[in-house]
Amino acid sequence: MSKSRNGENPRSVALVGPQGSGKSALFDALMEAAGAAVKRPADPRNRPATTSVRVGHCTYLNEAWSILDCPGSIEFAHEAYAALRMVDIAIVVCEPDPSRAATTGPLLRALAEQRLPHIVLINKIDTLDGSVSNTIAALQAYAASPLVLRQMPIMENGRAGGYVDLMSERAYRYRKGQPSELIRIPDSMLAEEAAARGQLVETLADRDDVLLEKVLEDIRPTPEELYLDMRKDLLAGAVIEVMLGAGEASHGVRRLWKALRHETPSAAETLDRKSISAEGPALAQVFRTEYAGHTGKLSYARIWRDEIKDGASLGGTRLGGIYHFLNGELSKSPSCVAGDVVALGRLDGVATGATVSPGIIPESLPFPPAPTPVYALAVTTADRKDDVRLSDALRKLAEEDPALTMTHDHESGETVLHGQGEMHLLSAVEHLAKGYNLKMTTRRPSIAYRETIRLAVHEHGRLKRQTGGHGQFADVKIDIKPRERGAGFLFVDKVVGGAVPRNFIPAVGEAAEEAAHKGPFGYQVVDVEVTLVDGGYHAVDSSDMAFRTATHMAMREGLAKADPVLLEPIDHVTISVPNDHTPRAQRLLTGRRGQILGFGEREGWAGWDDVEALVPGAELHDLIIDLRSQTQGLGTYRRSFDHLAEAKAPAKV
Ligand SMILES: Nc1nc2c(ncn2[C@@H]2O[C@H](COP(=O)(O)OP(=O)(O)O)[C@@H](O)[C@H]2O)c(=O)[nH]1
Ligand SMILES: [Mg+2]
Repeated sequence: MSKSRNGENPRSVALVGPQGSGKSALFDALMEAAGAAVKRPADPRNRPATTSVRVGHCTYLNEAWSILDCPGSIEFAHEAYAALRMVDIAIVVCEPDPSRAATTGPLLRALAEQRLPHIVLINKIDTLDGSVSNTIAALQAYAASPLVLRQMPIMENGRAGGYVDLMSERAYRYRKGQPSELIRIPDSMLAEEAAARGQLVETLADRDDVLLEKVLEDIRPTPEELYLDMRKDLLAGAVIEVMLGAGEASHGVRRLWKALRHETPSAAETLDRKSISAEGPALAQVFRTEYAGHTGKLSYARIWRDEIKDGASLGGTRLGGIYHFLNGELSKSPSCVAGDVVALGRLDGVATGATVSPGIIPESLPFPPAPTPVYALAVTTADRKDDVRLSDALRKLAEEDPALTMTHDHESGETVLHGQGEMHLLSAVEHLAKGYNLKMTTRRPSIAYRETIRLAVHEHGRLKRQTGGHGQFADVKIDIKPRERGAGFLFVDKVVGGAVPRNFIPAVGEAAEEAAHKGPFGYQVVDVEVTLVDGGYHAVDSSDMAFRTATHMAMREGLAKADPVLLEPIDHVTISVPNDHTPRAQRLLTGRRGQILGFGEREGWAGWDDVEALVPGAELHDLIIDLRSQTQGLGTYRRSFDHLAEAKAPAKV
């Protein structure tokens, strides 16, 4: 039992949905209705985009709640998907505009897969133009279970001024910032209301024989019967309840709270859904890591079982603080219990996704893998002195954000950030500036060009130097010829009669390979064969060093004469899009010098296609930006190196 929070049996809800649908405004409204102190923005039009999960704790009618406001942007979607694994219920916040329904598709799919009960909130009901039935029909195309509308808007002068609750058959008029006022169902709506309620009852009767009998015998079910059925079906994933509201004006927020109280599964029911045993030692799972100024490392975690007390040993580290987020501030608690979502302090060595249990190493619970990177930027410190601090900061950033990875390109010397889009990476760079005082410059990462030759040549390299007493002498004759693409570098020794003594030959081989690291265009030369055919030496003045130098001379001259050509990396690219965007995806690829290999249904994704193509790596830098802008943000792609090909036009290097 959470002594620090008034309630028992805490439950949690995640607010998810497309960017800009009003989740953060709804979060504020829910917290405010629960009596928490909330700082609403001075100008609601300037609500900042949410880039990481924000947690708030509150007590509503003596019950403890954690609310998780999730980012809507596709570039931070992994945060939302991690949060969904932790909660008892989700509210899918969307807009009335039916043309935006597709953006909710992937989310509805993930919710059905996890069997996480969810309510769809048609938010911004103040912007409703006409009826909600078009919105519901549009959303239904992406939902695995029937959407059941439980509220009907009351339209007054073309605007939604209130609603009829179809289960209780009560009508309410919205009042800004206050509980809605109970009114009579307008006479003009009676017929429409009866039809909508009939539909709701029929859908619920599909899974309830007793209710079905009543429908057939024309007996009116009581609201209580309907409430029970709705809860049962929602928990079973058999229906998706649809409600109406307007977060910014707090309309419909108390009705939503009532539904949450009634319908959200208990921590025990969630354990059951996730097939986690209710018996056993305390268990928690970390879903987010944050380095929070003086508080140090915070690990946001869901408590699955029993109770965890401050100071417990978790993942080999002593727990240094249990925090709730009360009235927008961190508040220390002595313990946390099953159902709670809290921040755990100073768990060094415990990573995002880790499952922990006091004193033991428990079995790991599933956690979504980090998404495949789709965008990259090379970063450089404005001041070279900061490079050491940069690597420490990047390590922390990667710990906070599993979707962010870094690589160091030895060839170009670049540090490259990989992530989910421009906004994602620029927010990481901003974090480096604000949180670590590291000023960075960013640019497009360099492409790993290669080069090769198209002609076979014979070359002679001769070193003869007399400096003071001891001289240097070496003479090599080599054949350089192209090999098949992908065959690599090969050194062959065909010296006969000791023209070059055996002990110097390895030095010639090594120097030839070394010389191939930088060809006439400045890139690594690949797929060449170098054969040492003849040479000469001097009994005193020859050395490994002398043979190396002579070989380098021969290679430099020879490669330049052998018709060198630049090779560019070609990637195998697979774009996934809803199939009405398939032609667009194809045009995007051909517009980037891509060669389409074909397209077909995306496995396991009804209504989606995979389009495959071979595309030069140099054309892929901003592919994701165009892809998203042309597909309502839905398109994704993955790539892998396929082969090197001669660059048709001299590439910009
Ligand atoms: N008309 C209207 N606008 C809203 C409502 N709720 C939020 N908004 C606006 O929609 C924009 C995005 O809201 P926000 O809560 O940040 O969306 P989020 O990305 O889902 O968190 C802001 O300009 C809000 O003021 C609402 O109920 N009605
Ligand atoms: Mg938000």
